[in-house]
Amino acid sequence: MNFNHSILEWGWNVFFQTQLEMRPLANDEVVARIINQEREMYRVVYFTADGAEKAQAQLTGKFRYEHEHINLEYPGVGDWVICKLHSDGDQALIHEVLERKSCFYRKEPGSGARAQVVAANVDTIFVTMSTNQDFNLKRLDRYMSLAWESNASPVIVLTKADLCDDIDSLILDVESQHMGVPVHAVSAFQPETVLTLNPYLAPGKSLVLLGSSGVGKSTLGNVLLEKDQLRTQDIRESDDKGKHTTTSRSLYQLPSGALLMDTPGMRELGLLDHRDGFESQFEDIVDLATQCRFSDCQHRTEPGCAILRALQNGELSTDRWESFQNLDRELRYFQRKSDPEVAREERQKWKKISLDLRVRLKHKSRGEI
Ligand SMILES: Nc1nc2c(ncn2[C@@H]2O[C@H](COP(=O)(O)OP(=O)(O)OP(=O)(O)O)[C@@H](O)[C@H]2O)c(=O)[nH]1
Ligand SMILES: [Mg+2]
Ligand SMILES: [Zn+2]
Repeated sequence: MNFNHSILEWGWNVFFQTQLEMRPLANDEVVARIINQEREMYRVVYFTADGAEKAQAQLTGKFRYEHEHINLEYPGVGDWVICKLHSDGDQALIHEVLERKSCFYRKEPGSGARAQVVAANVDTIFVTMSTNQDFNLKRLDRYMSLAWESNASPVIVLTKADLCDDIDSLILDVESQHMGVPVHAVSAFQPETVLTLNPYLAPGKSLVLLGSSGVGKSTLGNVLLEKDQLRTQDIRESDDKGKHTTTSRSLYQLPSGALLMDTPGMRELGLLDHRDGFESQFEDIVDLATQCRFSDCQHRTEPGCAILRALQNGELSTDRWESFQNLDRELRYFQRKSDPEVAREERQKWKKISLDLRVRLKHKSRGEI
């Protein structure tokens, strides 16, 4: 695995490197990071020994087939993936998604238990809320509960501070409701207020701007980019509430060396249904499973497995068993992500590993890793 150091500038770190040590790349494979997504069309930056290149990418048919019911295994912006390139190098096929360090997902509007990856592998989530009409502590709670599940660290960014008469009491309200979470009030028109975000913008760190449409995410993004790169809502359109100015998620390199993801405003922020609903939907299978000989039966090859028996004699259809397994996997994934104990252990583990990496990088910052 010979990478040019530019991969570090796109946020590569030992968490991902370790995964490649377990699963070395084949000759025709490259590592890439997804920097834009529109439905199932992706744009990636990929890495070779010479540097970084960009390409359009799609999932392989096999990937789609194998993960059809598990949207969370579909890649999203920020994901690290393994691709194969077409001969000209500007088209790629995505074969695998590396394990994520963090993942902010939301329930797909109107889709039951399906979920959608919004931002993968970000270190900090800027939960934005404007200090004027949009300000709503309940909505902030919903964003924050999803942010906590993501494994990334949330930071609350109150925007349009120039329009607010009593910003200090707003900050106090927010702080008292979200103890321990940093709260910053910024105005895109007063760039010195944006400097308070600098601590989160270290080289190689990934950040995402999340929040409702029109709160000023892209305008703030342009201040951080130090140029007018992101399209923002025209002042004249400002009353047009239904409209999203940003229409896709993209990852950009900031002059500070950090990576910033701009996202379209979210209208609906569904939380995922509870496991109970799922089990009542599959009562027959839950019942069968209690009749297996072993209480930890995996229903694969175990003797005395009631599920295998029911599949064999037609009492349980393979279709129904498959949809159960797919949903079960998806729910387990959520559980893993939302268990605070697991999350804390993971954080400790990665704190130590990233320290080790920083030491390694100090020695190798100009060469290959
Ligand atoms: N007064 C004031 N207006 C702002 C500020 N930041 C943004 N705006 C205005 O708010 C409007 C919306 O800004 P955008 O940056 O396009 O909002 P967005 O959050 O990216 O919206 P979507 O892309 O639709 O999700 C624009 O007209 C901006 O000029 C600010 O700090 N103060
Ligand atoms: Mg925008
Ligand atoms: Zn069984």
